[in-house]
Amino acid sequence: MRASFTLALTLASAATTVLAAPATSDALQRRAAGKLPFFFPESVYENVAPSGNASFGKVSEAKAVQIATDFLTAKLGLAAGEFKVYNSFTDASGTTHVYGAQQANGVRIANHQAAAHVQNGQVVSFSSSFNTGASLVKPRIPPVQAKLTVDEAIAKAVKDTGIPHHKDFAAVSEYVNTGNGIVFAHKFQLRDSSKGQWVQVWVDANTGEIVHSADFVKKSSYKVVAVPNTNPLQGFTTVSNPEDATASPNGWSTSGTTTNGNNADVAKRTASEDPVTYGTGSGGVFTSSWSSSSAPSTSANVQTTAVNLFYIANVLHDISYQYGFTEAAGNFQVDNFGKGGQGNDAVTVSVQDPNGTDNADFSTPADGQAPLMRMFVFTQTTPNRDGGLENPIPLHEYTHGISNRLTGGSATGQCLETTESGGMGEGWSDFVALVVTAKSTDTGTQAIPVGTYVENNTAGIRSYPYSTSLTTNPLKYSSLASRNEVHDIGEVWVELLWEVYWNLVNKYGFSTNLYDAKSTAGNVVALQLVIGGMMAQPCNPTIIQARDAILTADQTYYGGKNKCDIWAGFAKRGAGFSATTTKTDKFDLPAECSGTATTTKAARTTKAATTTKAATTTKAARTTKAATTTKSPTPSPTPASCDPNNICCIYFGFDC
Ligand SMILES: *[C@@H]1O[C@H](CO)[C@@H](O)[C@H](O)[C@H]1NC(C)=O
Ligand SMILES: *[C@@H]1O[C@H](CO)[C@@H](O)[C@H](O)[C@H]1NC(C)=O
Ligand SMILES: *[C@@H]1O[C@H](CO)[C@@H](O)[C@H](O)[C@H]1NC(C)=O
Ligand SMILES: [Ca+2]
Ligand SMILES: [Ca+2]
Ligand SMILES: [Zn+2]
Repeated sequence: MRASFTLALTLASAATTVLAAPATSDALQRRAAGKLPFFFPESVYENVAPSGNASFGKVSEAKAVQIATDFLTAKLGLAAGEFKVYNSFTDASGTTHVYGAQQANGVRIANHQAAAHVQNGQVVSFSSSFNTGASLVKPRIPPVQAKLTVDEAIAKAVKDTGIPHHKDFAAVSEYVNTGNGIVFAHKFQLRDSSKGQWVQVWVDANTGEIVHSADFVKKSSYKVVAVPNTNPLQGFTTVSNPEDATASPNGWSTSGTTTNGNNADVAKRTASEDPVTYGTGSGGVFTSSWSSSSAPSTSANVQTTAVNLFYIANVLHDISYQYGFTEAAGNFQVDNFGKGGQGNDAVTVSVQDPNGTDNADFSTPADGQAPLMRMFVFTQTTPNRDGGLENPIPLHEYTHGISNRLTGGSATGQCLETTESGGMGEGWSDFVALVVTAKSTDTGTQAIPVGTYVENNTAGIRSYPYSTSLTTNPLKYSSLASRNEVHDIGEVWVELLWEVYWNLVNKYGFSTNLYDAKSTAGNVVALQLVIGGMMAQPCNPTIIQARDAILTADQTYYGGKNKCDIWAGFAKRGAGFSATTTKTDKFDLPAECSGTATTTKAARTTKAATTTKAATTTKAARTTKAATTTKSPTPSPTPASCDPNNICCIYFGFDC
């Protein structure tokens, strides 16, 4: 015999109340930022015991809706016609879900909602935000009367919030329970896509005050190794709403429940890269609980890495966007929002990829085809460590995508294929990782090793830590005479860029906000010069040409203001004014940078000279390269750790 009755009564705790702020301009600002009034009466939810009457069977959806309506009308003490159904559907279990609201004088009461769920012709549960429990006292319903027209209400709300009217949604008039009684209101939407704002508001049709709102913009948070931190031993931080509204107008996670979105698709995958396990969240909240003493493969640790990699890929998407790596420039997005370029190429990230160890790599096909970032587990420690948790590694990998797409345009992925340009590709990747993980307390002469966590080695995975100290890092342009591997070449290129970076930071200061590319802070200017240089430089550039493209970017972005700081940085490490592709150190500066006073006339003359020189260098470079190729049979045109399909590793010694 079946147990006869079960009854559960649960009070939902989701209802929240935010009282309207006084109408000072400060309050309106806060309103515009998403603190609009919101009131929703506390809901009750009740399971209904089955009647035990075996004669009930399946009923049609229309019949189920009628059963639900009759049930709620009786249960909530309503007159016939006072409960109106707004939507219903039948799920795979055969349960029909029926949702509606109270209506009075033929008008919906926006926040008096109720639902009933019908199976085999019986209501199995219901919920309601009115006429139950605490809200049993029935409030007075005012007449359908408005002092303000819809247009007047819209004008006032737009003025109060600073958010434009969203005309795609037609205004509707509804009652609203404000918590202090029922008012007749006009409902419409306000939206500013560029600021990521989209709200629905109910404006009291008689006073013009916003009395209720719904914020459509997803709230999110990610528990991650937050930049500028570099690895999990520095701790995890919950980062709230990190999305940049300009770069990611629809946020990062499409569903709010998986590490998949418009910019990146992050999962643990099969050997053929099919997704198996996504990082999971709830309502945009992505948590993780990492254990340093467990293997990377435990489900909690996989989740942690997936969330961290989703965060890093999106952070660099949003930052690089500000500096020009946009849809039109060939960035990595599914939907380009009609802003140019080819879509359907969000970065595919492979968490703990099964096809390798002790490395990471990134493949960059042309715009419109999705790149692949493979993150491997490092095996030098017990337990093993996950490259996806040491932020400079995924930052390095993602930057391969930026430099490959931008150099020579996004329609071709074969412009960093020579050993020298491939070496710079490795260098840009380390450089951007350094910029994104820089702290305001850092100094130029400080030693910054890269990759200390994955191999548990304070020296990191490069031959020297990065530093402007010639003792800590002695690399010069001439070091390239004996460096033939792309990462080894990249280390020299980073040092050249790092000197420029620190000249600018020492002169113009440091900003912790990399999203403001218009800032005059030295680190922001340096990043803009480097990314601007990528767009201007030739396909398969030499170091001399890439340097000259950075000078061009300084001309186009800053009117040449930083020219001498750039020259000084390159010259300190041997890539000075008279350096050529023969890789002999030259520490000299152009004339306008070696003197003290620079008149306009002198500058103009020198500029002409520089242009001529650059042209000469380019020609010389071509000649030298041809000569070298003829003379020596050994140099390979393909860098040791990048293959012809543009797959580049972070670390020498792995065959990718
Ligand atoms: C059970 O079903 C029978 C036959 O349809 C009906 O007469 C009776 O009223 C039902 N009892 C209950 C409690 O619904
Ligand atoms: C990846 O590894 C699987 C076995 O785990 C192997 O069958 C497959 O060929 C590998 N794929 C590549 C691209 O190396
Ligand atoms: C890392 O190195 C330190 C110092 O050598 C050692 O004590 C520690 O056990 C190492 N950790 C791992 C996970 O190998
Ligand atoms: Ca694209
Ligand atoms: Ca390209
Ligand atoms: Zn690399």
